[in-house]
Amino acid sequence: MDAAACVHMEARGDVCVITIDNPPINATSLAVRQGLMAAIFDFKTNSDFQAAVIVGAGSTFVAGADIREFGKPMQEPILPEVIRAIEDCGKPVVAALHGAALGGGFELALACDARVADAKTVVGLPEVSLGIIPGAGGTQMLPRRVGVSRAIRMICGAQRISAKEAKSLNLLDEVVASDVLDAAVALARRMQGKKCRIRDEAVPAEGPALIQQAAEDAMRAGKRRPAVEAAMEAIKSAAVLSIDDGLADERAVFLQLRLSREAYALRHVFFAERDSAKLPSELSATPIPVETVCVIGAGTMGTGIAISVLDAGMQVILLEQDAAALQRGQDRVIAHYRDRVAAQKMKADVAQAREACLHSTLDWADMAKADLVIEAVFEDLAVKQEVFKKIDQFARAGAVLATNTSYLDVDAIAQATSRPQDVLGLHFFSPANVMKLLEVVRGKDSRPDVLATGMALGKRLRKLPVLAGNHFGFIGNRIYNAYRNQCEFMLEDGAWPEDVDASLKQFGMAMGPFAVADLSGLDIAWRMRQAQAASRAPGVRYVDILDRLCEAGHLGRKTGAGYYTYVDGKQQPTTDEAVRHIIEDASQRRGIQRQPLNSATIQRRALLTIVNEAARLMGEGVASRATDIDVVLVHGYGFPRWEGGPVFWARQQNREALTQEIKDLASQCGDGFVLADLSVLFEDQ
Ligand code: 3H9
Repeated sequence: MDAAACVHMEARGDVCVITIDNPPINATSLAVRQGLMAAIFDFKTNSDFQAAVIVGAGSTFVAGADIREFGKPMQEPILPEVIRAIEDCGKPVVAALHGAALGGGFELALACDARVADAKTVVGLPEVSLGIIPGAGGTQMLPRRVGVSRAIRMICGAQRISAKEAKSLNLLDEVVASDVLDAAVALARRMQGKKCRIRDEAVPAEGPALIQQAAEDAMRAGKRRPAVEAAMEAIKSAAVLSIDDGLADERAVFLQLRLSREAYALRHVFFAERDSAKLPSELSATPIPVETVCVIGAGTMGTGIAISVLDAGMQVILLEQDAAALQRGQDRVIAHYRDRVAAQKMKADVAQAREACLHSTLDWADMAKADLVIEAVFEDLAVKQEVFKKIDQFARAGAVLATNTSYLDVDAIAQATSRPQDVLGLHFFSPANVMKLLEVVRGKDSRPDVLATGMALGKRLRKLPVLAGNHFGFIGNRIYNAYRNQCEFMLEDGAWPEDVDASLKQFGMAMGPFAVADLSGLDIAWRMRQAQAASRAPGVRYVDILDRLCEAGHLGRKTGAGYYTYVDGKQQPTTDEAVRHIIEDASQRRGIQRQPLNSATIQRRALLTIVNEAARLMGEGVASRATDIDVVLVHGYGFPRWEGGPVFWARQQNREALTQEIKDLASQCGDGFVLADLSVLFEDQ
């Protein structure tokens, strides 16, 4: 789009309305910056105008810089030049905000002399979530209005705040229920030609203890990532440097971080998240409207799903076969909302309205009111098939039928009904009302509109829906299985659980695999292993340490011991000599002379395994886009977002060396490691 098409001017009497029209989010791309420069010049030199208003066309103000431009050379005019032109134009400019005013969009608004917003507007400087710092004055202007400590919390925490909060912080002049443009034009006139530039204000004085506390909190919450630290330093400097020196320093850091590997990785995840929510074109269809959801099973998973659906404003029928279990589930949902109210995270009337949409029942006939049924019962094929037989009997014709299985065969479940075309998998992650990932599993008969309904539901629940093929473990658990196997190989080869966990945490994983296993309970994996024992191919390397631990009563934290011991119920694990004996015995039985493994080796072996499995499941069509795998691993399995996910990680390596390393690892691991063709990971780059 050219500059003239992106930015229009229109006279409202003596006020010039400058509209930014660059769908979908009015990003400050080159054409917008050029258009704004020209518009500001016209406004400045036209004596018919005493003031201007900047507004966004469509559903939002300006939600930021165009981050697709960040990997390319910067083209002038840059946003700081546009901002300087607004500040120096000699006449007042008012920003009329609606939708989102984020990043460069909020910086643009802060450069104006006043800001009016409608009540639903959100504002913020979330740049650190993209591995950069604000690059057009945010770190210098925000503290001038809210103080250093508050600016640290907002910018380093990538906070997006409501118009109401922004008004209370003096970041907005007016929040209106009426037309925001009319209100901004009226305010522009009332300013009677007076400029009111934030750049001319002083940073309010604050005690060093407040700043120190905000800085420590921000660094901890921001995992000490480089952008968080750099943003903090830039904000602190606002109190000691002149505005121009502060802006120059901010810009230099922004330009440097923009090209960092971490910023590339975070941009990659940003776009991967948006792509993964789209079905491939051959499956595109109109979703079936859903207003009432029946959740079968009132356990932890079922109630988590119910809360998630209630939070999206839908009706929930919570169905159980056991009255006591139903009561417990209902109590859990109500306790959740009471806790939210007590923690002042939700208003009492909102909580009441949500609770009123929950209909608990023991009567299967109530299911007939549901547009979508989600089964969340015990993870056992026969049990789920029985449940689906009953669903088939009671669900209305045309209802979408979903199983929340995490690894079972969706087709085998669908075959229990007379309508497998209406069945799909909706794999929620626990806790279902918190975790953002949702695998939408395509059965062989699932109709496109049924899949589209699953994806639309995911978006409505504010989750990240990812399409997955119906193969054991789908995308996430399939890769996690391979990763965990590799970690177990490393135990047999010479590492201890604490070596593996510490090395992978050091890489950035949220938790180490053995700490995760202890937390979720070793018996779950044990049961699955027993179920698969008959189908295990002979000769495949199988590490039986977990089985031995379970036989010895080490079922994880719940029994006070798993891979680690948890003394007196404490959360902090300690090394357990009995576990070491079991591991040493496993090595001995396989004839392995144990050798310690260093951190780099552990990380590399784990990553190579994840990448190989990712390529295998791409080859088998389990994932439809390689980048979907990154979304799944980042959001469901604690893979560090700043590493971009395993596919992004693989693409940063030398391809030939990576292929060779995986081959070497395969021969080292034996028959348990099936080599993949890595080229599938590099195709849609
Ligand atoms: C910045 O501003 C740096 C500054 O300091 C300036 C320095 C000089 N660029 O999320 P959605 C696309 S850094 C390019 O699905 P929603 C997105 O890919 C930036 N494209 O919609 C999608 O495209 P497609 C700071 C962008 O309604 C479409 O827009 N700003 C950008 O659920 C719709 O997006 C941020 O970090 C972008 N900046 O949510 C805000 N943003 O349809 C980032 C979005 O082809 N954006 N797209 O898949 C958001 O948080 C959400 O997009 C928003 C809308 C809340 C605005």
